[in-house]
Amino acid sequence: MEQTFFIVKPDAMQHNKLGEIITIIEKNNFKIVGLKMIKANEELLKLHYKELVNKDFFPKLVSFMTETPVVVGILEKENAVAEWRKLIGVTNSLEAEKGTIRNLFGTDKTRNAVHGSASVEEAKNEIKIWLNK
Ligand code: FUP
Repeated sequence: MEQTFFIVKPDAMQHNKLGEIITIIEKNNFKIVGLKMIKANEELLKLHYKELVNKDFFPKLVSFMTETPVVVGILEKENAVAEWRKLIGVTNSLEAEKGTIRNLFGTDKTRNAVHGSASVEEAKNEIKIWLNK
């Protein structure tokens, strides 16, 4: 079964939205097959966001992602990668389609509540980085 990787980001944690997000995951028939709470650091985020390390917003992104611990996990479903991306909406919460997780719980293009892998390959890599699997 296809797997994807998710992060419940510091903004959602601060707003006590972990439970609601987990409920949405389960109601949409994803199986949670891995789960961990972890405080990220710059080293980990440089691995996770390796395509973004040279962007001007990267320091702000690191600062945001290290505000509080995050919850990371592995989801399983048919077409998990695409299905999870559809459920979370586009990067910028202000533009995310109504009812998506980023629309419901995020604020802007940095504080956007959750992460979802962009491909099966990226999911495998991110699962290794965050969960050593
Ligand atoms: P996504 O795949 O939707 O997570 O989006 P990207 O890989 O393009 O961006 C990853 C993260 O970088 C976003 F979740 C938030 C952050 N970001 C910013 O902070 N500012 C930007 O202008 C773009 C992205």
